[in-house]
Amino acid sequence: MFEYHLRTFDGDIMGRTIFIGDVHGCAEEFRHMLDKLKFERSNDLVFLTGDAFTKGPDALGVWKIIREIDAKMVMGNHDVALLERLRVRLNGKEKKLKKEHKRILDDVMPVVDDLVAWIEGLPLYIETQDFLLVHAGINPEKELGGTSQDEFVTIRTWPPKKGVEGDRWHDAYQPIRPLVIFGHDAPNGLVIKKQKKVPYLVGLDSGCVYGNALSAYILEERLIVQVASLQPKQFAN
Ligand SMILES: [Mn+2]
Repeated sequence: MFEYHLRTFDGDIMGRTIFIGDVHGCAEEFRHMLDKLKFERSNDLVFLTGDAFTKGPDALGVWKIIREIDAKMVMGNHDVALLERLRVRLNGKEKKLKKEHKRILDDVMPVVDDLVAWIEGLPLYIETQDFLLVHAGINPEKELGGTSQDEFVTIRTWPPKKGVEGDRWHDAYQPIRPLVIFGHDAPNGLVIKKQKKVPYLVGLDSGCVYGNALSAYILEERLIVQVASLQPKQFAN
């Protein structure tokens, strides 16, 4: 039996709460996902795990979809870095940039004021009675209240170590809250951990920008939905 309280918004419509993993500039796959979900603006609320714009081919396209559907998002490490580069450019202090970074800044220039204001307003986490959404994770020993800003956006291994190999923070996490949703960990891929058949931890970064898949999770249906990536296969890092 489903025990979650279905949210109501826009009046009394019973809505869906949809989480989508790290989009990383893959606007076309993002669009495919919304089509596959049969997304309806009046019925569905979309939350993104962060790292929406960088790396992939179409940062501006992703921004347009976010605006169109009024998606909510938590701050990712790449959003922090993009915000910093945008501020430097707006202050006229830009020096030599990596070609890749320049491409993305040039791409979003038509919407830069809105985009900067939006990224500046992103929270490190979103917590409701039904879920906790973070980009990378939380400190498994100090829990939410003891998680540092850096851990929210970059944590992977626990105990912390360099590189992408090793046990994850969520291997040490005790499930004391209904559900934690996160992204950031493409090397480890999609993660679903359950207790009594009910997911309490869902990792949604299945490496769309590395040629794998874009993943979503529908809270009320406890359902994973995936669409194929259109990007070339690359090693996830
Ligand atoms: Mn990340």
